[in-house]
Amino acid sequence: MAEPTLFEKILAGDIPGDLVYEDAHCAAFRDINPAAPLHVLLVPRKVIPKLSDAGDDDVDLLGHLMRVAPRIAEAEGYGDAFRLVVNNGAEAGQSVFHLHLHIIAGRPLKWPPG
Ligand code: DGP
Repeated sequence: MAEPTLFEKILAGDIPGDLVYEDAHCAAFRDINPAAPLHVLLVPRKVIPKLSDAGDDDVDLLGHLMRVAPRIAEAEGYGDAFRLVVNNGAEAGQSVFHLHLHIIAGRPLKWPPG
């Protein structure tokens, strides 16, 4: 069996994490190194290393994440203005290879991102 990912360990409670949301399919916790006043990582329980590894059978799960993310932003007081980021691959800034959405809000967010 594969070694659990860092985020699986957080979801399992084996590593401390500041959980803000969980359901049967995903969970969200605060980023350890926040880039904004709100910086939450929304993680599917299923380990998909990166977005480009998702398959057709993951469409419902990906849609679920897109439905949950605004609800987390809303619950945190940032429902009107937030950004979702998925880093896909090391060259795009991905460091943890368990798919996750960054939910970022609470400061002016420039475009294009760096
Ligand atoms: P990415 O670079 O897109 O793979 O994002 C990984 C994020 O995970 C990064 O913003 C920092 C965060 N992170 C790394 N280790 C931990 C940890 O142990 N706890 C928490 N809460 N976040 C972590």
